[in-house]
Amino acid sequence: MTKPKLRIGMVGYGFMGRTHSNAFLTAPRFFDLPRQPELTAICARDRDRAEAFAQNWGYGSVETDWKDLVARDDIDLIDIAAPNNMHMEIAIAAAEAGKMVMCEKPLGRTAAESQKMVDAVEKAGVANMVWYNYRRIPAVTLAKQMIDNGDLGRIFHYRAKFLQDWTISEDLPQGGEGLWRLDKSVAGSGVTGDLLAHCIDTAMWLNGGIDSVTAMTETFVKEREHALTGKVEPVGIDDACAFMGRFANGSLATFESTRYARGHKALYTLEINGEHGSLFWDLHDLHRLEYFDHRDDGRTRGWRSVHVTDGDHPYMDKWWVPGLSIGYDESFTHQAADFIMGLDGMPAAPTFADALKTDRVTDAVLRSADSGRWEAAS
Ligand code: SOE
Repeated sequence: MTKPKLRIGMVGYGFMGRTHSNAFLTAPRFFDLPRQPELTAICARDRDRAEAFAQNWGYGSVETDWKDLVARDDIDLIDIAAPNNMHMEIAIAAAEAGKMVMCEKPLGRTAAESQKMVDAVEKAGVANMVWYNYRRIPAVTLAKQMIDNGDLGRIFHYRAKFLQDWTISEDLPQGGEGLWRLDKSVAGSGVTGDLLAHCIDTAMWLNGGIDSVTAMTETFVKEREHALTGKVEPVGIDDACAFMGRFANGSLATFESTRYARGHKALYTLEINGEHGSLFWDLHDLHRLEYFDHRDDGRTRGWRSVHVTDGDHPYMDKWWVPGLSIGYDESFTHQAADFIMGLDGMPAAPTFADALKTDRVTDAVLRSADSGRWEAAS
């Protein structure tokens, strides 16, 4: 039987345009989906490069203005993989045109932008999702199942870090291709919206809402040449951020992120300590879930290193035989598959409304870094 198509219009062909395209191509080959994704059109300003991208990934056509893409009646889903300053306008227009909308994280540059996007998709009643991909690494999904199952009991502590080192050079310009994450007007914030947003999304999924935060940020390089103007301009983003918080369930949070941790490229780690046990996960060893269960026999009690590749682990029955690995890209594939499966049943998370909660926390973190006070985060 031929499946109904899900005709995708992708905006953006950078790093995220590639991860999303790969996810839509791969998902139907490994998951039995109720609709068949079709890469119908790619949209980017540079026609030649968009055409090369279309050819490489199998897009059927090219647009150079996202408004033309949104106006097309042969597109069901607009997927936004463009820089953050474009998310809101495209998402609202897409929702108003009755399209489903997927958006790269963070949803908006601020919670105020994200709120407008939530209002638009809810008013239009269209399916929506934000690409917080790390939830769908099998070891992280297993952690969620264990926490929901009560395996850790009452939770006392949650701590997460996301460390990188790619902006240390003072010669790196801000703005322009590949470097818009350094330009506050485009990105909205630095590591807080770019990296801590991932940590916060996972944390709230695993451990519930965050009520209040107190934070510090630093911008180590205060001025950089702007790639678009050629002038040296003040840097507005936070290069590093650390914050403490209180979850609604009474547990305590500590989070840290920086792009100035020499030697770390994408070190995302999280640890949860509960009454019965603890869990630890590290993106650099993404199949491992370290688990300590205090209820084990005292003579052999210790940290277990669970290799999350068995058929009864989340998602893993769709892949290879036990023991063989999948990676970063498959977290996007899982997300695409879950989104499509959710279209005819329970919508898959995180929806725009879920991602708005993350943006409320990141806003509160940045507010607190300015005010020096605890700030409400929900
Ligand atoms: C920044 O370097 C970045 O690419 C983020 O934008 C992604 O969201 C993160 O997953 C990896 O790091």
